[in-house]
Amino acid sequence: MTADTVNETSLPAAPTDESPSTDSRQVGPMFPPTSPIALAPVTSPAFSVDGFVREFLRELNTGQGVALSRSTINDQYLALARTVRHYLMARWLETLRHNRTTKAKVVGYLSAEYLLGRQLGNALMASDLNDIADKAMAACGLDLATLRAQEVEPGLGNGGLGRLAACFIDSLATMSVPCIGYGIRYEYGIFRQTFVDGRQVEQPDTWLSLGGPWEFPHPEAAVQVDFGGSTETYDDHGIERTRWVPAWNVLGIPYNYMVPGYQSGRVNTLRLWSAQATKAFDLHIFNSGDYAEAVRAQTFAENISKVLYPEDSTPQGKELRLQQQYFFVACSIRNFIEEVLEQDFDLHNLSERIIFQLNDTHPVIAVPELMRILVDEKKFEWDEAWEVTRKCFAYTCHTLLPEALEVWPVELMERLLPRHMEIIYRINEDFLAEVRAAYPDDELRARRMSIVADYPTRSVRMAYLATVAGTKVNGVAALHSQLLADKVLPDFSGFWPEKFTNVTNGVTPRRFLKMANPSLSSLITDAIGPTWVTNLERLQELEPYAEDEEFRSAFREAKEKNKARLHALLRVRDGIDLPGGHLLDVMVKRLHEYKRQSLKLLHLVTLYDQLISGTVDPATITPRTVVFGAKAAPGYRMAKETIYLINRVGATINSDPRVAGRLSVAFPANYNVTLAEKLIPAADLSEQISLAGMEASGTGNMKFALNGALTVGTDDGANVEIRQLVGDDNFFLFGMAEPEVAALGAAGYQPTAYYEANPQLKSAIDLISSGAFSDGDRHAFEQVVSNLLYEDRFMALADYQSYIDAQAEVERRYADVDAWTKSAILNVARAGFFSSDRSMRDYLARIWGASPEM
Ligand code: NBG
Repeated sequence: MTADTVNETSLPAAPTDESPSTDSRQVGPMFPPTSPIALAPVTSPAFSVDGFVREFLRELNTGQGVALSRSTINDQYLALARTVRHYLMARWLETLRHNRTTKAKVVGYLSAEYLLGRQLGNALMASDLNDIADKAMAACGLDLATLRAQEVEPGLGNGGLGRLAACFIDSLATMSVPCIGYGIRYEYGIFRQTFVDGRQVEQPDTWLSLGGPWEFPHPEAAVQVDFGGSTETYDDHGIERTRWVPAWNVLGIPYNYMVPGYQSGRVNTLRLWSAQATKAFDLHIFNSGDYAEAVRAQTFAENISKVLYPEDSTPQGKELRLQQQYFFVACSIRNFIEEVLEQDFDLHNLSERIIFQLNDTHPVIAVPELMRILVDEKKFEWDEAWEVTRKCFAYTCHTLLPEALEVWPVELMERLLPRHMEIIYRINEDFLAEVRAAYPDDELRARRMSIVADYPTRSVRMAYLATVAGTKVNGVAALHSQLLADKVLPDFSGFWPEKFTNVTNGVTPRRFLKMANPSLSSLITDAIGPTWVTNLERLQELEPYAEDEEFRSAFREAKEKNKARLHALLRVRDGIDLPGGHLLDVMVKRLHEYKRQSLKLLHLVTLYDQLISGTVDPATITPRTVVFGAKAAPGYRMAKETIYLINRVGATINSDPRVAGRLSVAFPANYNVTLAEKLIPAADLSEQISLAGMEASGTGNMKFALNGALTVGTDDGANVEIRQLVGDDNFFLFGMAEPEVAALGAAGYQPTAYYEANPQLKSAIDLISSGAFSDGDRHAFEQVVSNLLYEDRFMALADYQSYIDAQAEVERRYADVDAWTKSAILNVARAGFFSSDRSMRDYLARIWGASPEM
């Protein structure tokens, strides 16, 4: 079939029950004939180019209602997405049937964020349809890559936490573990970042405006969620019970998404909830005759799932946020109990069928919600209900910053969720009785451990509630879990040492190596075969290839290809022209003071300063391009000032002929998963420079190492484990370790002393203050500079010299092309531990007490 012959008139009849085995042009069987899936009632479209073309044209014609010759790229993308969906459908339905028959235990991943990235490429890879789709689109005169680029990624998360959730559900599906991801279908995800005169300006993320081909809405399965009102007691055949008399409610509409395992035969479900006004809600106000008010009320209800809060690590304590949290967990628990479980299921055994993993504190209100259902609705005794509840939850903490631990004012809680507040009081009372019994003379300890704090405002500490209720509490990297136990929750880890455990984060090798880096992936597959994709520890077998000259040169070629691909993308996406032949030095992550983009800036300004002042001969320095990618929370002033400074320093350096060919800076706006997939494979150097003891884990650090970038980093988060695994020779360590940070803090840190004592540092800071980077306003950077000089909460100045030295070492090593390549290969070979498949095995063994095909 050629492009000429494929048009609307050649639309074949709808495919009949062609099974893969009857198609002579098939590329490979979708399922082994013995698989129960082969017997599934829904038949996949033919696994062939022709079969794909037929399905695609049918979608275009009958789904989009357009002829190929008149279709837009968006029509084509939507039809393509739906076509791929059809290929996954039999597996999805079979998975659901299988779950119902085996009644296996399910992981209920409760997460307010899922930073999924584009779906099409992943679905094609999971179903092994890439080649077929590529040829099929070509046969239609279309280009698969162009259609893939049409997809707007669902940005339903801020950063690492949401991306981690997406990696985890990918791994569980791939490993054949039953999982339902529960979350919120935000109408607007993380804002689209633009720069106007170097300053961040946020635009709404209208990711659904051109259609959402991956979602399956189920309005008929709507769940009602109540809010407000009061509680009352009543006599239930001689037993006094409490009930909640809510004041208002909304509906949660589930939208299901497929989570296809990588060629695993399993397609799990991600169920995201969207808020809608209830009929009762409408009627009530309509009856009062105020139409405008009725419409306003509807908008009010629908606001709940309208927008993702863009604060990363610094919750704002907004009422709407608590509404979002309760909304999605109430829907999810209700859904699991009433829809997923059998009608007659005995809830005393609930923990045999589900473990709800609490992704940070956002879903913790699920704990009193389950108690409320068991006690008030199912009429369990309190102790009985608590027995069940505490086996059904486990809690992952993702931070060390005290300001990131959520607390909710009691006043708000009582107003929005009065029954839940009562339940929290009761949980706390019982818990504190236990504490007092264990430490009879230590009232201060009981006060410290109380879930309800009295000071400065009466509030509920969600992390404490999660710790009390959870069967397990885990941090996300070895150092983090240790600091969590020793510094954030020391009273709790003393009380329940066995509750505390670690699971080091991981990333999915499917999206972030196989899909994002086809050049390196095929090199790896040629060397060690294809099974590394689901068994990443096998990358170890690459170690000997570090000594193989041919392999090294092929490895470098792959990196060059990735750089060329990035250059082409940035030219089109951002109008940025990157110079060739540079060391590509990349710092991409949220903008936060603890992550220390300002330290990277000081290094950059120092290099520039040395070049223009003539203290360093330009011919001796390694040509380097520094790439930043970072969004700042819209209300975070210092972060936004830092963005402006990066842009100004970049503009100055890029336009200064004295440094041309030696130093350049790129800051493409709107860093997201899609950009990461192009940026990370091209990088030489990965910047992981947070102050030790601040970054819980980091996951970007893992992606870079897996793609053959070397890390310059502090001993923080998962950097510690990366360094241990790849070896000191293949990692540029700098800066204070956590105990030194603590000691310096205790001794009284004086940033100005570092400034005064270090001429190079002084000169760099003075250059910023001098107006050299300002666009007219000399004082533009006063805030950033003053902050560094007089506060510097994250001790950038204390680590400055060590960082500069590490960067000089980077240059020396980079000059030895072979040595650098060896190190890069060893990074890949030794980073297999950081697969999210391994994280999932750890969760299964240490926390969920279950196994694949549970
Ligand atoms: C983030 C941490 C990262 C960590 C991810 C995933 C939050 C609250 N935490 O260090 O800052 O890698 O979680 O665990 O976003």
